Order: sequence, then C-alpha cells, then structure tokens
Amino acid sequence: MELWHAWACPYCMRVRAALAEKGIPYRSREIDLASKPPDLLGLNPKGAVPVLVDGEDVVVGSLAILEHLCRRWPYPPLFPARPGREAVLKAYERVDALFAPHLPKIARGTPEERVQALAATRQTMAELDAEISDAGFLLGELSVADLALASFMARLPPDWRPTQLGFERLARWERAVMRRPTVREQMGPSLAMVG
Ligand SMILES: N[C@@H](CCC(=O)N[C@@H](CS)C(=O)NCC(=O)O)C(=O)O
Repeated sequence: MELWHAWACPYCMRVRAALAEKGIPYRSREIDLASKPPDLLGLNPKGAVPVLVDGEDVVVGSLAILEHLCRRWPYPPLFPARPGREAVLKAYERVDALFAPHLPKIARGTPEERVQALAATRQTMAELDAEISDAGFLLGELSVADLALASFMARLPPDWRPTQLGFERLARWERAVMRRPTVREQMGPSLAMVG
C-alpha cells in the first residue's frame, strides 16, 4: 500500500495519523505540492493529495481514505460505535466546514485576509470550547473528527493555539489528542510542542 501525501497538508496529516493508530504499514510517497510528480497526476489528474493506493484501489481524498482504512482495518475504531458513524461523519464534515476556508488565508493570504481569517478561527474555537465535553475527545472516544480538528490546529501559528488563546476546554482536548504519539508524530513539530 502507498500513500501519496505532503507533510504539512492537514488532510494528509489525519490520514497518516489514522494509519499510525491502526498500525498499518505503507510506503510513503511524500511530494512537494509545488512540483507534482507525473505518477501522482496519473493517479489523480487534479494533483491533490492525499491519495491511497491499496492494490487495485486508488482512493482520493481524506474522508474516502479514512473510510476505506476503517472498512479494511476496523480496529482500533475511528468511527466508534457510540455515537455511531453518522454522528462521526457529521462532526468530521463540520470541522472541515469550520476551518478549511480560513487555513489557506492564514498561511498564504494578504495581511488583511490573514487578520480576518484568524478572527474567524478564534470565533470558531470559542464555539467549540463552549460545547466540548469533559470526556476528552470530541465525541467521547477518539474518532476521525478529532484527527481532522487536530490537523487544522497543527497548521495554526503557535500563538493561536487553544492554550495560548486561553480556551481551557479546547486546550484540554488538544492535550488529550497530542498525548498520542501516533498523532503527535504525524502532525509536525508545532503541534508536538503543546505541553
Ligand atoms: N477535500 C480534500 C482536500 C485535499 C487538499 O486540498 N489537498 C491539498 C493539499 S493540503 C492539495 O493537494 N492541493 C492541490 C494543490 O495544491 O495543487 C481532502 O479531504 O483530501
């Protein structure tokens, strides 16, 4: 099995973390997004990563890959039976909808766009902080929704992380997720610095 990915891509981070959680061996095909190899374009003409090649199956996109992995390797579950697949999917898609529009602007936007995107992200974190449970993870047990949220947190500037912004419940969630070496190792040095 091969995973085509870029190290700093949040969609790739969550897939790598899922592979590590499940202990699935794979060949890493790390790419530079600025210079995409023709072999990748052969698998996905849009050139986006992550792409998983599992035998005859070519699976494109983080959610499709996570679902594929969880079908083939159910344990440990990342779509836990409680609260159930639909609730996990809903939380995963919500996390994407909340953060995905802002992250590229924080990374590459004009100074004005960056300020707006950071303000929107802060607002989103305040919402999550108010509703997050005491259980540790978003839905009680670790799920792909936690991996998605962690991958976006990993892309925030260090002084914009939940701990630094004083979001106590979200900071506790972040510590619970980052305690897992599987996640910490796949989501880069900035997230690994969380205490
Ligand atoms: N919805 C997709 C998004 C994947 C995505 O946007 N990947 C980015 C890297 S973070 C990419 O490959 N972009 C293509 C490019 O930069 O040309 C997923 O969940 O996998």
